[in-house]
Amino acid sequence: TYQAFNWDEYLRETNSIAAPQSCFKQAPSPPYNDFEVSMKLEALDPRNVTSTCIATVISILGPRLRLRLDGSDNKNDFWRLVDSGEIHAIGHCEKNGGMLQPPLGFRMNASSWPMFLLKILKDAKMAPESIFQKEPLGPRQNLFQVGQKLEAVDKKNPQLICCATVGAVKNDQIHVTFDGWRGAFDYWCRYDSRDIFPVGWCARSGHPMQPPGQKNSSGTNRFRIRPAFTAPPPTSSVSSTAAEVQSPEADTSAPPPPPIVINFRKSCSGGPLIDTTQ
Ligand code: MLZ
Repeated sequence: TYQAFNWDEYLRETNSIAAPQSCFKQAPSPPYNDFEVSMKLEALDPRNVTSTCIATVISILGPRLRLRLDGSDNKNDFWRLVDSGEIHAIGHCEKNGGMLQPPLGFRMNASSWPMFLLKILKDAKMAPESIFQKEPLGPRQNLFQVGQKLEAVDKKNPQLICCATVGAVKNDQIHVTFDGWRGAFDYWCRYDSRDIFPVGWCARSGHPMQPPGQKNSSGTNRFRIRPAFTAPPPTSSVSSTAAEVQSPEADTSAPPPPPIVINFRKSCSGGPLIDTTQ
C-alpha cells in the first residue's frame, strides 16, 4: 500500500532540520486549485518572458498547472502555481495596454497569428479571474542556511517535487541538492524562487512528493556520496578553487568521517572521476 514519505522520521534519521516557512516565497497554506483541464489563460512565454501568450491547462497536480502555449508544440510544456505572478485571466494583457503574442516557435506563419488567435478564443473555456490567486510576498532577504531540508522541483523532470537539501548559500542564491541523487539534478536558484517549498508542502497541498533517491552502484542507500563538485552560482564572479566532498549521508549507525577538502587548479582536468560539467 502507498505510504506517504515520513518527513519527521527522515529529519530524525538524518539529524537535520527543515528550512522554516519564513524562508520561502510561498503562501502559508498551499492555495486551492479550482482550474480545470482545457481551460485557457494568459501566461508569459517561459522562453521569451517579454511575451504574453495564450496557454491551455493540460493537467493539474495539487496547486500546480501543466501549461502548453497555444500554437506551440507539445515538447515545451511548463508548470506554474495557481498563485504565480506569470499567469492571468484572458483579457489582462489587453487591459494593461499589451498585445497577445505568438509563442516562440509558433508552428504557423507569423501572418496567420491574428486569425489563429480569434479562432482559439472564440469557443475557449476561459479560466475565470476568481480562481487566480495573488502571488505571495517573498522574504526580503535570503534566510536559508546550509543543511536545511526542503521540497524542490526537479527542473529536469518538472512534474516532480523532491526531497532536497540546501547545499550552499551565496548572496541571493541557494544550491538545491537532491537527497540520494549524485548531483546531476542539482541547481542554483534565487531564495525567492517559486520552485522551492517548505517541508510538508506536498502533503498539505495534495501534490505527490518524491522521496530521496536510492540510486548508486551498490544498490543500497547506506553510503550515498554527495556531489563531488559544487558549481558556483551563475552570477558569481568568484572563482571556485576548492570543492568540498561531503560525507556519506543517511548512515546513522556510525559517526560521520571528517569532511575531505580537495583543492585543484581550474586549469587541470580532474581525471575521469571528476565531473567538471557540474
Ligand atoms: N526517471 C528519472 C527520474 C529522476 C528523478 C530525480 N529527481 C531528483 C531517473 O530515474 O533517472
